[in-house]
Amino acid sequence: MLDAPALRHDWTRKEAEAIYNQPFMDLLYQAQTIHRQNFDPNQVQRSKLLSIKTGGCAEDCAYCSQSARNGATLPAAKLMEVERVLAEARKAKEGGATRYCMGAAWRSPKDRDMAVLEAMVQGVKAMGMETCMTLGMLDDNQVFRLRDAGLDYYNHNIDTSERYYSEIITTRTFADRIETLNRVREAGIKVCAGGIVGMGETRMDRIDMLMTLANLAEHPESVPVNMLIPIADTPLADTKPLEPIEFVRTIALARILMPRSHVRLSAGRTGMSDETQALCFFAGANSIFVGDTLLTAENPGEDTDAALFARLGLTAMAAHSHGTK
Ligand code: SAM
Ligand code: DTB
Ligand code: SF4
Repeated sequence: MLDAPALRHDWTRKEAEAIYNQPFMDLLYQAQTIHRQNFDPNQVQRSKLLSIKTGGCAEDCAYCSQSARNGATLPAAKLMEVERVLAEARKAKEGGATRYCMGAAWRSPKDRDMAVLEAMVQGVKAMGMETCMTLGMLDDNQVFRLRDAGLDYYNHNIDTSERYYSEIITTRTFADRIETLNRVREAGIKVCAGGIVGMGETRMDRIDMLMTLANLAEHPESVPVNMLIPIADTPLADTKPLEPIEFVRTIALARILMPRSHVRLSAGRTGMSDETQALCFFAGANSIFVGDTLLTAENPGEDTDAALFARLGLTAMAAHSHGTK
């Protein structure tokens, strides 16, 4: 086994483009080689999502079912009670998830919600699962409180390239996103940051999004790559679907630029064939969301994924595995 090369944070657009645009077989071979230097290639990490506060969001993210400002029609709900969240988390653990990710449709949490959020983190952690939250922007005090409650990961996506960002969201900036990510990193919480493809962006936007993540001072430990799930009545409802091979190229570039990160084949799997998903795993994806619901949208569900894993000989990764083998 060759030693894995050192991690880099100085990728140039020219280098990233050359990787992404090379013949598909060369790209897959390079990605799989790097994948094998860092991970068991047959193991996939499994996370479970729960929407702890659904709908009625003040932001205008063009892709989102939960925005109150973009035409989406999902009704707003209140923050869930701690006991209900813990009951759902118990089921997720029985279903084989090792990480529990709680998401809220907020621009940012209110201070009055913090005690409830802390209790959720503590309760899920006590079950022996890794904890993750995605709550929007955080200030310093909120980051410290979540860390002290034991939060392992914070998810905050940059969503797309800096150039395309303002076509998708106007109510907060790309720089705001980076600021929250830096705050989370500095507090010592692990970072989960990725984006969405298939929103009508160009190849260059996909490349630039991944370069921004790879050129952060540290690579995010988790990099979710979401395929847009088109939501009725939102501005992106009729966006032309991205070609699967282009999606696989995006996964491969994420693997090559961030060799030790968990690259998550995230939203949009219900619209993908088994063969596309298999190519994504070959290109270096090694994490998925399990269960039949993401936050509000559909996901393949336990039986479908069990069948896929059996056909591909994939097995579940234990919690706290990292990209060093
Ligand atoms: N409100 C918080 C925020 O935006 O940071 C947390 C929840 S938000 C729904 C989490 C992420 O889910 C978004 O940043 C986006 O990347 C992804 N997402 C939301 N809707 C999606 C869709 N329709 N298709 C694919 N990914 C989506
Ligand atoms: C991420 O990158 N994808 C997840 C998680 N982080 C929070 C969310 C996917 C949401 C898909 C649309 C929905 O369920 O509403
Ligand atoms: Fe709100 Fe998050 Fe949806 Fe944007 S992605 S509208 S911030 S829930």
